[in-house]
Formats: sequence, C-alpha cells, structure tokens
Amino acid sequence: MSYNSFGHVLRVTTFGESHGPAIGCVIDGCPPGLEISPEEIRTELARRASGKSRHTSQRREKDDVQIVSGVFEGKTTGTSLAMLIENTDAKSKDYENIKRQFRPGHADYTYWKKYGFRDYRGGGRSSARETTMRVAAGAVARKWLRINHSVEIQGWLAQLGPIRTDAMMDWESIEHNPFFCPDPKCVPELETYMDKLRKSGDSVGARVNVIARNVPAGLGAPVYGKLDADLASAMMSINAAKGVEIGAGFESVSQMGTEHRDEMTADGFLGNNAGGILGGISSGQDVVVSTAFKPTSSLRIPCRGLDMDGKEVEIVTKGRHDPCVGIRATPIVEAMMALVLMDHAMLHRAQIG
Ligand code: EPS
Repeated sequence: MSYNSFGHVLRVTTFGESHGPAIGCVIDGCPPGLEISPEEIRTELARRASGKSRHTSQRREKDDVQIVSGVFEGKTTGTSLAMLIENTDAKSKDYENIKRQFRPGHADYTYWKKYGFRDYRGGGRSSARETTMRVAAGAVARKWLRINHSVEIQGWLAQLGPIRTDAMMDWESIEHNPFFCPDPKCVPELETYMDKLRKSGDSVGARVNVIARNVPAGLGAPVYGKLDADLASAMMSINAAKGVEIGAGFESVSQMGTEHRDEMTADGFLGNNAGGILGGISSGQDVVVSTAFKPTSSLRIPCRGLDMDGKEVEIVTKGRHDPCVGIRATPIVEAMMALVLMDHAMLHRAQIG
C-alpha cells in the first residue's frame, strides 16, 4: 500500500518525483463529455509555478502538460484521464552534499525510516513539485463543478508569518499580485518582509484560505464519509500542510453556543461559523477551509542534524528553495477543494439520484 491515490468515485493518482524524468496523474471516474483542453490546464498550472517572482523558488519548469489518455476530440471519454509533464529544470547536484544527511524538519528522515531507501534528489515525492499534478487534476474538477453546479472556488493568502493579509477582502486583487493577497495595501509590506527574509536565508509559514460558493446542500455523508473529514484529509495531504480548520475552526473553542450557532431565517443563515458543513453534510452555505503551511525546511543557514550513520553533522541545504511555500499554495488548496467537492457531488448522485 503506497497511497498515491485519493477520492471515492472520482479517484486521482499522482506519480513522479521532483527530479525524475516526469510527473503525472491519472483521474479515474471522470464523466464523459466534459470539454477540456491542455491550454485550460496550463492556465491553472501557471498560477502555481515557481520562478514567476523573486519571492519563490527560481526553478523554472515549463509545466507543458500533455493529456495522454481519456480525451478525444476535445472531450473526456469516460476512460482513465491521464496527464504528463516532463521535468526540464532539475539540478540534482545541489543535493549531492546532503545525500546522506537528513534535513531537520524535512521528510528525508521519515522516508528513510519507512522505506530504508532514499531518492535524495530534490525531495522526491515529498517535494512541492508533487502538487503540480493536483492542480492539473483540480482544473478538470473545477470545470465540471462550474458547468454542473455553478460552483466557484477562490483561495487566498490569509497570513504570511506575522502579517495578517485578509482583514480587507478585495476579491479582484487576489490574482494581481505575486502572493494571492486579497488586500492590495498589504502587498508592499509583504514584499519588504520577503526581501528581508530571503536575504537572511530563513523561511516562514503561512495560512491559506479557500472558499467554495454555490455548493449544493446535501454533499457529504454521516458518519465516516463526512465532507469536512475528506476536505481536512485532502488539505493535510499537501506537502508542508500542518493544520486545517473548517469555518470558525479552532476559534470555536472560545465561542459560546449562542455565538457559534448560525441562526436561520427565511432569508438564510445569519452567520457561517460552520464553514458550510453541518454533521458532515454541506448546508448550501459557502464551504470555507483554512490550511496552515509550515516554514520550508531546506535552509542555507547551518543547523545540527544527523546523517544516515547516526553521526551528528552540520547541515546546509543548497539550491533554489521557496522562502515561504505558502505563497504558491493558493492554487493547490483550490484544486483539492474542487476534487473533493466533485467526488462528493458524484457520490451524492450515485446514492440519491
Ligand atoms: C522544492 C524545491 C525546489 C522547488 C520545488 C520544490 O526544487 P529544486 O530544489 O529542485 O530546485 O523549485 O518546486 C517545484 C519544482 C515546483 O514545481 O513546485 C522542494 O524542496 O519542495
């Protein structure tokens, strides 16, 4: 069991390592007749790509996605939909000096403990490169949801290190800055913070939120197929994710019942502390999920660590690393939201009609 697949009736498998010849995905269960083109998928991939600003890794992949199965004359056929992207800008020699060392905070150590085998080049499957195919698959789900249910999904950077970025939501501006920040007034502060951080060689975490609008009521299932459980699982499966909240999330701890309950009127709910999900089933309100991303663990600042012989060594990571992986996470959380919602929409149709 390697768990490279997720989803119930819409099942996505990803494969490939960061420095291998290619990465890819297979989507099983996509209904036939959906119009989809490589160009549409490339548009989504470009939003996630590194090297677009000085604030992300300078690795420049073309992400020239090819659809190699499941689409004929521009439409899905209902068979396995497979996509492939060649890796064209990997520099494996950056990893030579740490090939027998474990970066503290990185999956190097646990992959080694589990498999007794290590692909040291670029983090292998634990690299942010793996998220590329989630975005490719998510583009298909997003289109299906839009056509079939008018669902619209939008993510944004809610916090970067100490800077809270969504006190003011200007939805239009999210796509017009390198951070997916919804408040244009925060952008100069983010630029200054990131320039200083990059020079220091350190990294920082981030919070990334996503909202899905027009989600029909009734998606999800009691008790073990809860929509929020599947969303949390999907978000936590993203490399570097460390926490997930649905709606008010951990704020619920300090809320009173009278405050938390979203009162209902003939005109609709009066709040959305539930994040659009009650008892594991969508309520028809916006579905809102927040994900915490840890600071990147590949740092050029030396630290104490162990090598594969258990010897204490000083670890220094070279290469082109993101000082904040959360900056590129917005399209990824959107993709995971889309894939989970499409899966649940199809499950609902299967059971209820
Ligand atoms: C990554 C390290 C960098 C990033 C990579 C994720 O790769 P490398 O060390 O090979 O230069 O560029 O991200 C991508 C390639 C991508 O497409 O997201 C890491 O350690 O996670």
